[in-house]
Amino acid sequence: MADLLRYDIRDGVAVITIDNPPVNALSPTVWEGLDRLVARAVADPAAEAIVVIGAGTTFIAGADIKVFETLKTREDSLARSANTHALLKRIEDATKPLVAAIHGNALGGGLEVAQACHFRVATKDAKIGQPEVLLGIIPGAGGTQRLPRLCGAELALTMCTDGKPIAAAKAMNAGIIDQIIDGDLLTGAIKYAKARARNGDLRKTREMPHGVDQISAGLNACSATRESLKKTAKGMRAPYAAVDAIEAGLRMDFDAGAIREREIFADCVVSTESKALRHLFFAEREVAKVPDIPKDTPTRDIKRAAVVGAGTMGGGIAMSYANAGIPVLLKDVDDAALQRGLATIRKNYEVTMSKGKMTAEQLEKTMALITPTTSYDGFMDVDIVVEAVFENMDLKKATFAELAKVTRPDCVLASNSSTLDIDAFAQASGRPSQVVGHHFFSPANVMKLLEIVRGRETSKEVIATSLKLAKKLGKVGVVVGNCFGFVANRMLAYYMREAYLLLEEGASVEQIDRVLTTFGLPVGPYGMQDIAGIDVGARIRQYLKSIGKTRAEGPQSAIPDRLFEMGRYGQKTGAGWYKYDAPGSRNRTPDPLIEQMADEEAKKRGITRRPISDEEIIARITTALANEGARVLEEGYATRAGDIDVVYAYGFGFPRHRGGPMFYADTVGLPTVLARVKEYRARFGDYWEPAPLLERLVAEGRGFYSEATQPV
Ligand code: T1G
Repeated sequence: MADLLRYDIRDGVAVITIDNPPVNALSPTVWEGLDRLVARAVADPAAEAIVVIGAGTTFIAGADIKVFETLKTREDSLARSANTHALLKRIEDATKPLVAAIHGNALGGGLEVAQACHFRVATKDAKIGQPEVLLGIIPGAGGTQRLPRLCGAELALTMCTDGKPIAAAKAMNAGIIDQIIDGDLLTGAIKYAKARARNGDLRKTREMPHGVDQISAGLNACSATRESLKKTAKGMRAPYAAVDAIEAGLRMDFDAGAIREREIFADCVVSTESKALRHLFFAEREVAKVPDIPKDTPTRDIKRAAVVGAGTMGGGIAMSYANAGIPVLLKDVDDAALQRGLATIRKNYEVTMSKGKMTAEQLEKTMALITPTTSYDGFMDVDIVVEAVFENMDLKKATFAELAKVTRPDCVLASNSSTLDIDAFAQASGRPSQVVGHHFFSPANVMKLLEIVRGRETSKEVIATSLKLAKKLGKVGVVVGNCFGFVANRMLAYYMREAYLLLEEGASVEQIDRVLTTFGLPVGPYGMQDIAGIDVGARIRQYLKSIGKTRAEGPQSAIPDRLFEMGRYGQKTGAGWYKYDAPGSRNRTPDPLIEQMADEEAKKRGITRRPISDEEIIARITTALANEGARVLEEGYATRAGDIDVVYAYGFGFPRHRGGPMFYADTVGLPTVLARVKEYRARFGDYWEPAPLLERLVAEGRGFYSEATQPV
């Protein structure tokens, strides 16, 4: 305990400093220490009041999430949170004013500790929040009972169901924070605590009554929240569980409500949903750790950038740089293409402005960071160029050869190719160590994933620079190997193969999309294709045909290419897999033509269409993803299974509460996944070949994550 917490007397006030870097998480030792030191301060004649503060950059960012892995049963959890609740009541019962001094973040258990203190002061840039639902749990240290007493049920419901932090000023207005401290936080907190001591102020949050009106208003807010969660919860249970706990607190006294909170928390913490979300929490942080690229690998500072190609992707990439405050040149072959690109960018910002997320002044300031050009003037001054021209090998190779002539030797040359061989561009540039793939996802200014494709000769410095840059652009950078389609699109080809074959075998476009959106994906495969453009996939298939390849083994449906030949590219042409009210419209209706085409293609392949269950659709698609994911892993194109899960969570919106395709496979159980591959091989053909890694893990009784292969 000695080094995780400190105890000092400053100007007659006991100061308890929590020093558990990097985020002062509440590990068991910190909990125990806090309990002991508050008791010590109460007994200490030299202390007239107590201040709790965090060392380093933040207050407490929550309970130590790793501890939840040790809670195997509900009973384990009930026992642990009963102790925590008792501990928080003890510190709340301190007979001297207890003040939480907040800077940085007070999140989860950190905010709950602060709620159990008598008063809370904060710096103006502090953030407070109850993000537990993002981990598939609810506040488990009294937050669902104390927070509504401080700020009313409505705000508490919002904070506990969306998990987003709020600013100190808003928390102050809501009654959670008692004072904003300008200047040095500790000095201000000590002064505040002494004033409370002089007045003999003690205020136990748990004893603050809910006003009668507050209770009925609170209960109405609970129903309204459940209603709105139908749209926003996306299949997650935890947000509803948080409403249940807050509602219990409105109907019962504090202790009874606290017991209810503990029970609901226990149900959540052992759930697969929470395990999946905790897995992704750590997986997202692991992706930045590339085994042979140590933390101290030198990086380049990216102060100026350039993007070649002002199409949909190029425009979105330029916006990502401008949004990060990095001046960016945007080049296209001719002024007409450039003006079209700029018009799309401005329209996107105007949409953001119309949502109140940007002012007119900010819009103009950001647009001013994007400099359109039809020449390479100024390219000698940039630190990175992102090539985003048409997905054509010859065009990209020519572009890289040109870029090598017009940029500094140490300039990073990145390609936004979504499928093509990075090493070919590297050779064409003549300086392969500077070449890397930066595969953005559409819309590039929105999607958080950046696939960082490592070529054979890409330098460690360029990889480290790319990871740092991803963070600066607000992206999650995942380093992947250079195979066709890298990780995201390589696996997606198997997902799409099954979607097409399921259609020809008897399912409908609407059924397949409904099943996958119910599963938790933001959009189904057909809706996604109509957004991204059927022409994009068609051109890649044409290129593959020209080099004698297909995207995924097995029967290739002819329907996508037939739609392409008919000029049905999706939303942008008013028709694709669905019919739309007009080109560009999002209002879609099913098109009987697709069913007719499926009948025709099925006849050609000699198969009789049959009713297909929703379960089979999920099983076929998730099995195809897991089997190909296993290949990607064993071939070394992904460092960890977790990287694949992060790619799918951020690249395709794979439901976070299912953990990603690899984690999900573990929840199904790899023996079941392997059995399905073998069943499909027998039913559909040899193109269903089990990945050797999958067979090996099953033979060893292991999962992609868990030692044992029992469903987690
Ligand atoms: N427990 C354990 N490790 C944590 C942690 C936590 N709560 N928070 C962060 N880390 C690790 C993280 O894995 C990384 O490790 C390092 O700290 C830096 O994090 C009882 C039940 C605070 C906004 O959900 O949102 O309280 O990779 O890279 O970008 O009711 O961390 O270096 O080895 O994210 O500056 C609720 C989780 C818990 C907040 C800082 N709290 N943390 O972001 O750094 S549940 C949360 C964050 C709970 C109670 C319940 C962010 C951050 P490594 P980082 P950052």
